[in-house]
Amino acid sequence: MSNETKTVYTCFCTDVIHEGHRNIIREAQKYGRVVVGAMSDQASIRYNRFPTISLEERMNLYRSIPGVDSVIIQNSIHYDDIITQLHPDYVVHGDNWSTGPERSIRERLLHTLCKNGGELIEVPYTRTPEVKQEEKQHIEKLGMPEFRRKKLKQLIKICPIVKALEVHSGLTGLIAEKTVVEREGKLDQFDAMWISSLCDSTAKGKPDIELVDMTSRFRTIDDVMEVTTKPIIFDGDTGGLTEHFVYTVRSLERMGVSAVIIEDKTGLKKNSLFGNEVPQTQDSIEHFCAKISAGKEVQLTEDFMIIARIESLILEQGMEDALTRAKAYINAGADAIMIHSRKKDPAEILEFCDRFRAFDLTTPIVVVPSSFNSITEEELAAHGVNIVIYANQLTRSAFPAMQQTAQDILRYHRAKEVDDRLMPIKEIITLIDEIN
Ligand code: SPV
Ligand code: MG
Repeated sequence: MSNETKTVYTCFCTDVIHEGHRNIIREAQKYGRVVVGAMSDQASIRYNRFPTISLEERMNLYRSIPGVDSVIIQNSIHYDDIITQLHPDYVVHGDNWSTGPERSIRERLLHTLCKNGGELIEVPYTRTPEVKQEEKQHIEKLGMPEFRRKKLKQLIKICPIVKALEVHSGLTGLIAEKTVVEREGKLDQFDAMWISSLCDSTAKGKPDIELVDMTSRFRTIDDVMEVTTKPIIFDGDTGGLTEHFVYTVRSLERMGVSAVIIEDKTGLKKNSLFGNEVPQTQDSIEHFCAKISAGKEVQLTEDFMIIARIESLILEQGMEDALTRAKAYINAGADAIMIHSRKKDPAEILEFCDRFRAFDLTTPIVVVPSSFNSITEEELAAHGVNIVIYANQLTRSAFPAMQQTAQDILRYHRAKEVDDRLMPIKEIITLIDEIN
């Protein structure tokens, strides 16, 4: 019989209820009146995964589980506020959080319970084939175009700054999807992925000059999409001919890509980090605006974003030119602005952001701090930046590691000397989830 004078608390961060959740509630009921916490959107995306239904819908879902007495909102991945407000006698959780990044949440909860009173009850995690199957299907649903495509716009609304990592294959996609770190008691992960023209070309051993054709770039997107659920921002280079760009927009949108960024250059495009060291032509405002508008006209959903990338600072055309172009591109329909710089000092980027925010408070700003890499996400957000893209760091870290391994095998005429640096065979063969 449950003890109605005792309060039992458990927190859910899920859009689907399966036997595992029902089991937690049944166990909780044995100790008293069951209060379920529904984790807020903002906390959920840092902790677990992107919600597919609203917080209100999740609360209603939890209320419908037999045995649940009431549902409240938990605004953080940590339990501190809930414990001090609710003073539960018991907190119930699955026993699957003593290792990995979630360990810190458990430790902090134990510490809070120690100070405020209350006991942690850990219920064996339900690992039946049905539960596994339901969780897997839910994750796969998150990767479907209609869910994935709209996530970027949703994230811009929820996050102080959206963090995108460069990916160019299924494997790098998995790294962006699954890497979670715990820092100062908080969990963190990337929000989105960037399909860079530089890294996609480099992975194919080709220069970044719009040589790798769209069909091949779409193949990369598909490889990434097969194993991930996070939203994708596609580097569309110049967008090509306007007559071709409209087809690209339709294809990307249909695939479930969230945004394309096109840069205001024309002719033979070379990577921006060359700056004026190579001949580069900036497009006219009129022509680039026409390209943006044509793309916006053919788009079929509200979800997809066309982001205009301004190369004025890269090509040393000055701040006024960059700001004039920003205004024109937004008038032409651009959903966001990317401003780029190859200076080590972030000053010109920050000046642009401050001056842009003086006349436009809402259009999202995107930056790529490859050169001005000393600036933190918090500082960028304070200047009104909405999306930060880490555009090439995975490729640049993998390449020297592989090169060193190749050199050492040649040097020692065997692979023993490099073995300590390698991922164990067992780990690499279990890295990829199997389909059933
Ligand atoms: C890319 O990653 O391909 C980019 C960003 O376009 S940059 O290399 O900085 O130009
Ligand atoms: Mg590029």
